Amino acid sequence: MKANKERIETHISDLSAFTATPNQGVTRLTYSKEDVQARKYIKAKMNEYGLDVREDGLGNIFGKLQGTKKDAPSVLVGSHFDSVPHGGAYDGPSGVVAGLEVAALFQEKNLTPTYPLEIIAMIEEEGARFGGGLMGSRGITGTTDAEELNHTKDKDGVSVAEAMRDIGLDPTLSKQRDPQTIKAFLEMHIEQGPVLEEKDIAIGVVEGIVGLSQLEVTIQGQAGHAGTTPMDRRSDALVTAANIIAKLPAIAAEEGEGTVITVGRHEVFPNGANVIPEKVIFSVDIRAGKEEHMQSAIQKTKDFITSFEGQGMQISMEQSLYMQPKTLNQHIHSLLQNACNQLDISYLPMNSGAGHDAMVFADVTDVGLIFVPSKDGISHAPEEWTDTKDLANGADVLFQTAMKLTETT
Ligand code: HGY
Ligand code: MN
Ligand code: MN
Repeated sequence: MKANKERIETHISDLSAFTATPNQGVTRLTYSKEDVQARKYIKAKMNEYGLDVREDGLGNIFGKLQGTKKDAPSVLVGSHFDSVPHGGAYDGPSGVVAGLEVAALFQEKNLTPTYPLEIIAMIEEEGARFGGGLMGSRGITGTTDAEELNHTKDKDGVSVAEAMRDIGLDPTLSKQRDPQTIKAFLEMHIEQGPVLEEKDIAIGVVEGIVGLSQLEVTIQGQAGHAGTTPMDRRSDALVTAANIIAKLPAIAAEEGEGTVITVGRHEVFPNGANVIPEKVIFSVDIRAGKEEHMQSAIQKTKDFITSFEGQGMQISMEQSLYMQPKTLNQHIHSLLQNACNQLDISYLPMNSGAGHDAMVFADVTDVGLIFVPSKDGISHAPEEWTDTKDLANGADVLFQTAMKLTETT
């Protein structure tokens, strides 16, 4: 018996309906109404598949299938269920759905594992509400301490704890999990790039994940009247920000080796057509395959931005995320490749230009990450799409690998 395509298709389509922007992609921010709808759906399916369901002190959802080995560490399988604004239906949910399908197959085959199997659906991987990103997995692994989380607020000043309480979650529950309780973490994710589709290969077996960092830059100038303020007496924050942003791609090009720099979000205050912009806040997303290029690109970016300080401009920067490049576990990598061979599914060892919860878990346990093809390589957009047969292939590979890691016969 193999993964059930209809069941997978239904999960993806039902979850994609939980969006704040219907017909304009999936927008599902953490602890939003749409989060609550998706959370309810995921927990109901975990119950249906015979799992013991709980939520931790950040609202990450765990569905556990007990093993025969007492107090043994669990094999976790899952991904995140939040989205970027106007994103797609597959980024995150495809990995949660693959986990649900693995649990459904264990139930259908009446399998009891030696080591427990836990399906996991994590919050705030994208950072679209609270900034930074990977918050759910960083909370579980302790790379985000409780103190930092207590200070984290969204752009309306709502803290994580308040937002959790608003939807009936308990922020006082434990967040960090003892690494001794985790045997391995497996994640399926859409590739979000064109490689697998172009090469007509079904599965990417990920070897390494790029390092990524996010800066939050604030340019403070002086508001003024657009009509009466002479051009030589302005401290226009938006002109300064534009001069900075226009030059950042050159820093990435100069660093080379696949280094990328993106300004994806910016806010102008007070944002009036006839008001000289007083303040601009913008994000800078920096990624590179090697640590030295990460460090160098970040420093060059910070130095360049700081060089605009003065002439009425104040500049401040915060680093909201820093993840080193990660190499994933060789043993699990081989298990995933063996599963592809046994299932006669084509695969390609590859690296990831996107960040994933798997890179956070790699600090505390053995990790495996597989990709499934993205149509036209598009992601973080409503056009994001993956064929159900590819999702089912991925679920079959994860099921085989989870059977091995949980020592289920
Ligand atoms: O930004 C990323 O790489 C991921 O989609 N959060
Ligand atoms: Mn994403
Ligand atoms: Mn993702």
